[in-house]
Amino acid sequence: MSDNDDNEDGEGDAALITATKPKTKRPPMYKVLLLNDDYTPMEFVVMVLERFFGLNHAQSVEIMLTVHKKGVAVVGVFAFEIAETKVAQVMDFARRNQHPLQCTMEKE
Ligand code: TYC
Repeated sequence: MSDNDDNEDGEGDAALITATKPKTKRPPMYKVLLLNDDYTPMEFVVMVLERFFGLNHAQSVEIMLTVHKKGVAVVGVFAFEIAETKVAQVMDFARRNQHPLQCTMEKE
């Protein structure tokens, strides 16, 4: 009889190997971090959080104070390009206002 793959010759069983579970991987997410410094005014940081992260005043004050006390805080978690844009917006706004405020991102 010809090869119908009901054998053990190690040939023609590719479908058994490739028919694996469907890939439903979510995109990697990135934490946007705000760093403390000794010079950026607290009100400026609060304004940044309200303006670029859509946080209300109370949330912005809370996060600003966390950064002030602990040195760093996560402001939000976003897809890569969103995180990249937020970091660029914050860094540009800080630089234009001559504040040393630092904002970075890291993979979650
Ligand atoms: N430490 C600053 C001050 O005392 C305030 C500040 C908070 C600066 C958060 C940066 O990300 C920051 N004026």
